[in-house]
Amino acid sequence: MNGGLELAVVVPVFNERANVALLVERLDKALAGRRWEAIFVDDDSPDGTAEAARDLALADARVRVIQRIGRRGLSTACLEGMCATAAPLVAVIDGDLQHDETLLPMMLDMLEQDPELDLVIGSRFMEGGGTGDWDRDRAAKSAIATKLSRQVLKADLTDPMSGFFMIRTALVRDLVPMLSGIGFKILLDIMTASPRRLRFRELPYVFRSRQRGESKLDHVVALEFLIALYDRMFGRIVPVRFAMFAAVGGLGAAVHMIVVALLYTGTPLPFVPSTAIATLVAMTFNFFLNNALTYRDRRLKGARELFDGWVSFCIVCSVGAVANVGIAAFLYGVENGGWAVSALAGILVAAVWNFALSSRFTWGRYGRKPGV
Ligand SMILES: Nc1nc2c(ncn2[C@@H]2O[C@H](COP(=O)(O)OP(=O)(O)O)[C@@H](O)[C@H]2O)c(=O)[nH]1
Ligand SMILES: [Mg+2]
Repeated sequence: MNGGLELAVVVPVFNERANVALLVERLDKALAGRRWEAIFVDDDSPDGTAEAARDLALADARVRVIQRIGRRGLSTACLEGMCATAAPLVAVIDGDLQHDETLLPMMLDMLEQDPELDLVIGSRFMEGGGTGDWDRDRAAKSAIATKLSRQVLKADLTDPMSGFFMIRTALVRDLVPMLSGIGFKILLDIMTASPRRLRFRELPYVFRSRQRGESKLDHVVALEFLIALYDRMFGRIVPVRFAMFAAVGGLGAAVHMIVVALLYTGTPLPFVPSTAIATLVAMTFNFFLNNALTYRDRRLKGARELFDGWVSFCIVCSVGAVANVGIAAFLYGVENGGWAVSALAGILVAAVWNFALSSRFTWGRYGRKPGV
């Protein structure tokens, strides 16, 4: 060793202002004598987490900060942090002190001493590990997710949902183009993306309870997990974002039907105005659902953004609806191919149109490639 950097500790943070200084203190203690840096990756937290981390960095050059603007997502935060270091080894650890940083030196030793080893994973579910004060509901959800992901994985991990591990940085850089960046389980993503079986070891740790700040993942855990699994299994055939957009569109169609039924049969309104109102309701419903689910990583916030987004979404979808009718009518007239095929073709073209244009104009403010 020539005195260069040994390890980068990547810490994804969102609203963890109260925890950053404590974590650096603990890293300092745990990694005494090692050459490390900590990279906080913050998604522009409203509580000023990035500012708190920068204050620390001014006094301690081992601390670095990446502040991402207009984006959310645990996986992409971890990936960007891992790609922002020259250290040969990189660890990912939560910023809320729930992971046991005292394992880091042992992980480091294992990887430095065994060149064959690709990564070391902190596990809550092996002998000696534990999940602290989780309630039964959370433990049960986690058990189901663990089982499911082990089916998809080629490796027999005890804790594939772990967010605490250390890996060779070069390996991550090689795999990044193949990673979905969707959802929150970066380890699962890395393990399933690798074309060869990765050689790993596991170390037990007990998941600590959170003292400050609050969990961001409880409500979306199940959904994001399913999205990540879908992406791994079928993402190449139908991209996950399009699948979600289409599913939301299907729900929108149901909303449309219900509103038409209520207005047309329940009020004196004639059919055409009933349909017009139903269309507006369905588009609005779709806009908010897509904003909350399909595009949650770049969701629009605040009255102004939401209003602009809603207007552009309605414009895009109106054009899509006209195209839908036009194409269906054309096919029905020219090909005489039957009403169902014509109607389906119209719907498909409109769906692709709506998806492509809304991802560009409604949710594309930052010109980012979807899924990256
Ligand atoms: N940069 C970034 N960090 C996040 C995001 N969501 C969660 N985190 C951080 O990821 C870590 C784990 O999240 P947490 O909410 O504690 O999940 P839980 O422990 O499973 O309840 C914490 O350090 C969070 O601050 C996000 O969207 N972006
Ligand atoms: Mg946590």
